[in-house]
Amino acid sequence: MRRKILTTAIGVVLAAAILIVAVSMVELSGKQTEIWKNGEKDSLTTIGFSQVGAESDWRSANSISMKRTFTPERGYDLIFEDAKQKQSDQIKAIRKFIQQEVDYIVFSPVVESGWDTVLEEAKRAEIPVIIIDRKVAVKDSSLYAAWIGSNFYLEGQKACKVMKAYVDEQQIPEVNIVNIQGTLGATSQIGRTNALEDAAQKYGWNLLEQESGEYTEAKAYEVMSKMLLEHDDINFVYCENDNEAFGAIDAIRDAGKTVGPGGDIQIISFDATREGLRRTLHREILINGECNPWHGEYVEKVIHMLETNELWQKEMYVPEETFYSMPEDMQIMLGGKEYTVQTVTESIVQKREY
Ligand code: GYE
Repeated sequence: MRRKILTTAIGVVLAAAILIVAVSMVELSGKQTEIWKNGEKDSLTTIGFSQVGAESDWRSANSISMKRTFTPERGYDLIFEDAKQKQSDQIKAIRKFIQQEVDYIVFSPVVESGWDTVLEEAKRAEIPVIIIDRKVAVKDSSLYAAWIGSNFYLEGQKACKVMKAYVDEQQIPEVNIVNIQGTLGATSQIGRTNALEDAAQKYGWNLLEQESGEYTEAKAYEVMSKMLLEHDDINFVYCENDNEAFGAIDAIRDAGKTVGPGGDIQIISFDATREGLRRTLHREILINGECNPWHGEYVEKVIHMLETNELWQKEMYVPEETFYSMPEDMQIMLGGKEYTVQTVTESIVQKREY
């Protein structure tokens, strides 16, 4: 009996020692591709992620979402590559992921076109590709497994519908609007721009000028300053993200004009970042269409569904709201569906994660 207890005790000590050695092996190895759980080896799922860049607050939040979802503790090895807004860098990153034989390739394409060849290479290597945020325009849709992102046209439609209600309510006789576009050729730019063009045509708004602000504050400041010199009758600016709106507001003020209800120029924006919502609360921005950057959890769900053969939907839209700077919530109808447009409160701003 005593011998049995002794043998068990030695066994426990040995097992513990093996576990300690195993754990330190993982800590010592630079790139963690394996973890040890209860003395058993568990492989991490390797994900190669090519991010567009860091052009906006939205983009930074989107990167955070991916980084905090795909951690070693949660069973993943995330290889994060920043393409600095260059499609050629994204293509290089995808080729590197193929060579590294990652389990999944995830990327947010800077523009829609030009992906067929590299995605064919991924398909040949049998690596599933999950696309987030913007879309790819490829001839063969089997080149990617799934897409997760926003309905950018709907975001724009909602914003224009609220703008139309504002114009009617304030009895604004003439709408002279300029459009500071996002990165040309990106799905978010295409959808938001198309929604404005369609609304301008439908409601008889004068769309004076369109130019890309590349989704950045600095470029939007430059574009807005130039537009203000060319047109002295601008009363609306449709910016395709919050960072562009911040740049446009600075340019308008530097030109001696005012923004917001009661002022010279009304701002329409997208993303609804904390700073964007704060400025909507303070009526610098009239309408702010939310764009949801928290894609990580959805990508993880798609991976689970791919692994269990339960993926029943190739395209998935993330939920989002529209915010308004006026004191009352508003209902709008689009395509037979009713949407609530929320008035921004201090607590909405405080609760905003980024
Ligand atoms: O709105 C903007 C960004 O494609 C949804 O890209 C994305 C857009 C987002 O940099 O801030």
